[in-house]
Amino acid sequence: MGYIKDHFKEVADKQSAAIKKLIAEHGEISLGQVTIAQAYQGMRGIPGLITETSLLDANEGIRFRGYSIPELREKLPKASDGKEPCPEGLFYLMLVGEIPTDEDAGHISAVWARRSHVPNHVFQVIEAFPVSTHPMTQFCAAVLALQTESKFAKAYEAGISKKEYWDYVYEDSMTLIARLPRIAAYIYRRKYKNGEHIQPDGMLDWSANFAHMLGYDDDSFKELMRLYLTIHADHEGGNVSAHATHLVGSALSDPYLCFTAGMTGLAGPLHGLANQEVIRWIEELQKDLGTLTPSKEQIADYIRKTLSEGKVVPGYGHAVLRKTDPRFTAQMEFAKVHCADNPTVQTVWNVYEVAPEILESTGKIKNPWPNVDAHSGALLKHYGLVEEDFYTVLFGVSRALGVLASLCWDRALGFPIERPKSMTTEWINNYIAKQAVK
Ligand code: HAX
Repeated sequence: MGYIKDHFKEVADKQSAAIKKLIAEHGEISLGQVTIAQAYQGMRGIPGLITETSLLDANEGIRFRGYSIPELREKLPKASDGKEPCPEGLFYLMLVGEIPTDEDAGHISAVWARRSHVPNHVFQVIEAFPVSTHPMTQFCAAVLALQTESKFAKAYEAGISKKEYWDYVYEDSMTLIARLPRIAAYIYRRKYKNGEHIQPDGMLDWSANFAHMLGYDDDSFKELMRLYLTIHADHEGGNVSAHATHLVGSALSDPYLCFTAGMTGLAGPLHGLANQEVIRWIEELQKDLGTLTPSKEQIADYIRKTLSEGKVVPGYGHAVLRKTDPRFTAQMEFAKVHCADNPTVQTVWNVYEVAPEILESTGKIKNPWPNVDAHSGALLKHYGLVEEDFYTVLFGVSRALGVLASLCWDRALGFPIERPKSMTTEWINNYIAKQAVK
């Protein structure tokens, strides 16, 4: 076993024993009440999941094992030539709950580089799609094709003890994460760069190698990738991609099947696809107004027009957050250093100045503030990665870190199959009638 895997097992065993005791002593304590409105309205706010890797506060934003994004930017190991955190370090943090040393992050980087070879049949599956196919569809299919490599599926078939599940899920997760940049870059180069592929550079860290395979060797783009892949990794357990991965995992589907489920959810426009929608909306705004730098008044009118057409303003609002998303702020800070003069970046900042007040004035939008997707497209465009329908794939590569670290925890803690109770409206009406009689 690798020393990080040993350490994970040690930490997970301790947590598992603590949870058994907690359930035995306090298992009857209620976490709250479920209302009829919550059952109908996306189960918003119902506490019903345990996710160890991160926790979202409505006002403060995400904390990964207790650390905020500004703290991660300060404390996580950096590449030798960089200032932004490396996602390898974040993965370690989510997995074992401790800030890694440079050596720990370097070890993960080396393991991922060693395991990054993608079998040929995966590329054949991608090639079977028309080039015009949305990159997220190609990405999901490629991950599914990689399922032939699952050690968990093979071990399960051979009849392992449930005590060993976590081990194979850990191995599959590490291998899958290692291979995702190559798969994503292959889809990108196939779809937008005439199939001229770029071989990996084993000397680079996970993010820099990804940037390199995409065809962007600029040092500051590599920094952007390190930041991007870190901040998109996890957002506690109830969001669609995390919950879908966890739910499918509860049926003991292997990590490849689980992650595919998560990614098909991320591909929805109200979730990860919003990053594509945001930049399209900004570019349409610039085109309709005939300027790259519309005034705040013009932007305000355009937002009102979008709302009057019954559309959402993409990049704004959130099911849990009630303040500006710190992932938006981190990207804004990066842009201030690297591309403050870019007109599209400036337009994103001007939208931020006017949108919240207008959204708030509708009286129904619970969170008028920007989310993670409001800024990323403008940054990527600045570096020449202009193909916005690829953006959700970048998000997906990052999201693998959080949802797969969580899946390792799910199996290490022996979580059972998930099966919440559902009801019919007839049942609800009968229930209401019974309450009235009481
Ligand atoms: N523009 C216009 N209307 C919005 C809105 C926005 N940005 N955000 C919410 N609303 C509307 C909702 O559509 C809803 O309208 P109806 O009552 O007419 O159905 C009403 O305001 C109340 O919604 P809410 O409770 O504030 O928001 P939800 O929890 O239901 O939905 C969403 C949260 C993120 C889906 C929502 O804010 C939205 O659609 N935002 C735009 C799309 C987007 O940016 N998605 C990315 C979210 C972050 C993420 O997951 N990234 O991956």
